[in-house]
Amino acid sequence: MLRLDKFERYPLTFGPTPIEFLPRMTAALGGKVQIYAKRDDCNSGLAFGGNKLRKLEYIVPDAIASNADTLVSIGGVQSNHTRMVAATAAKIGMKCVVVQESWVPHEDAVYDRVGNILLTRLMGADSRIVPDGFDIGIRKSWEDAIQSVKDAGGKPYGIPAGASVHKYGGLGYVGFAEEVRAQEAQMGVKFDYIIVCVVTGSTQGGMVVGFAADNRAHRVIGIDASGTPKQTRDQVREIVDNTAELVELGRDVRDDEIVILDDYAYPAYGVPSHETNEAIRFAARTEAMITDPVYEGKSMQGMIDLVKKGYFPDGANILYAHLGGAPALNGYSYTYRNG
Ligand code: 5PA
Repeated sequence: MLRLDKFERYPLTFGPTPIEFLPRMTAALGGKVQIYAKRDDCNSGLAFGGNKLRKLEYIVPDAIASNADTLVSIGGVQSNHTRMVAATAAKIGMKCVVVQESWVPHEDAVYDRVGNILLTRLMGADSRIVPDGFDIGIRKSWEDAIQSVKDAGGKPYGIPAGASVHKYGGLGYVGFAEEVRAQEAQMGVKFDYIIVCVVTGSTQGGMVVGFAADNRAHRVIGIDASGTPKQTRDQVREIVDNTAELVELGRDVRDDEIVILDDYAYPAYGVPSHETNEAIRFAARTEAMITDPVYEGKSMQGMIDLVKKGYFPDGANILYAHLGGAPALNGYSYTYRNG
């Protein structure tokens, strides 16, 4: 039994997310494996939701207890995470400063005016675009923003990129695993593989700990979208160890239980390949399931390729964790101008 219950959770989501069977996608990929999706992209009424809210539910109580008045976080220009921190701040009545680094070598006339950053600004966050490039670690620009809040007499609460290296960052996705186990019992289906996009690491890291409890952590297939897989792997490792201790998993997670495939992040973080775009169109045209060019399109691409390559045995049940991210599509409007 994992001890998730000893941590306070501030509800930001609707509750357990639906798992749905994807019949047209399953058939179009040959029908030998069954494909399901768990819809964390539809998990909340807060600014279109997504994976970050599961994490933030375990972080908000600490932020409130610290008497902070401003949440300070960081991401790229089209960061989903900074949108979710802005939403959380609005919802709990705090101010918000978000640093938006120039993580993506992508040029689109409206990239910095639509989608995530538009929503972030709409919710009242102070969104600061800086020129620094991609890096999932602790950033000076974020530390500077925290300091700037202090200098202005405020009380900041820092949340690192993707809420990942926060001490409680992995808890939310331990909860995901518990939820899947309960849904499996209800549905009479057992999932053999879980597909998840990985960048800053606490989504997969939390899942690995959660599924280690019934010895299927190695069935969580991380699809790297960072393009810096070594750093991502190291960060997942760190989060797994910290989170396993917090929830009292009672054993170490072995390295071979952390599976991250790095074949799909090309050509770079935030830049979709031709295959990514084809995967996005495929999911949209078979199931009207909308994925984005930065994260979910790449994990969709990975899942499709793995199915086609016969990576999964016949009859396997595959659960695609849909983590959100669709608003970023607007920043790539030229790419999809013809569909
Ligand atoms: C993100 C992350 P992790 O960062 O927990 O590994 O999750 C990867 C991921 N899918 C998967 C979507 C839709 C995501 O937004 N987004 C980051 C952001 O700034 O938005 C943290 C990078």
